[in-house]
Amino acid sequence: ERDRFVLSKGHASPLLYAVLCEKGFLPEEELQGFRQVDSKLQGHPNMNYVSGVDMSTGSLGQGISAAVGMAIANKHIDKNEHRIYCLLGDGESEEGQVWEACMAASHYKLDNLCVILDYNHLQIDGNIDDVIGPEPFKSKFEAFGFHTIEIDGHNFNEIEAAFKEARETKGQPTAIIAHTIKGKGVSFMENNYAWHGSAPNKEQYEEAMKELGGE
Ligand SMILES: Cc1ncc(C[n+]2csc(CCOP(=O)(O)OP(=O)(O)O)c2C)c(N)n1
Ligand SMILES: [Mg+2]
Repeated sequence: ERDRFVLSKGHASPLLYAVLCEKGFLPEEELQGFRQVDSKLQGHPNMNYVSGVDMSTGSLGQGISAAVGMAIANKHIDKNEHRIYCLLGDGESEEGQVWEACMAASHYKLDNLCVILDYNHLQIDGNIDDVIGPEPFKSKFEAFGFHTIEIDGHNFNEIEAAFKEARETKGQPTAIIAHTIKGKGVSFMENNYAWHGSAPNKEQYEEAMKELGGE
């Protein structure tokens, strides 16, 4: 009896776990076990171990496909009003499966589906254009039958307005193209894909927390 969120770019799990913790799904101590062998909090979120994780993800391309399935179930089988939100990576969109999912989303007129594209131009191996250029996104999503909205992905007012517009859009799914900066807020991490999967050392951590205004 609620909306669902699918983190299709499952490797961004630290963010999901932190939010679930803030929302009371997880005790804070559990965050310390992140990516350790016996922890529930694996690098890729597992719905069987962590309550609040609506879909196990990490194999890129599959999350959005599952989200489309959930949206079909809500709209056409259970006929309820719950919405499905899916966060998709721009590098992830180099998976052909993503576009097959999008094609199905518009075929089934999934106006209960809202895909947010994290458009940071980078993926694990560098610039998306140097790997398999997936652009242009706006015309591509439109060609796949989506209503599209472009926003600054770091601006909460724009995010909220886009979600509202998506809720009010009928007969087609919505894609919010969120322009973002990977590592936003930490000068030495911004736009540097070398930080994709590395952890800061103690000095770097302290510097980063200072820049973010933390303790
Ligand atoms: C099917 C699949 N292939 C490869 C990977 C390895 N991988 C993990 S993250 C990543 C890059 C994803 O890029 P993007 O979606 O742009 O996410 P961002 O780096 O911006 O967080 C890749 C290729 C994976 N998790 N799944
Ligand atoms: Mg990216």
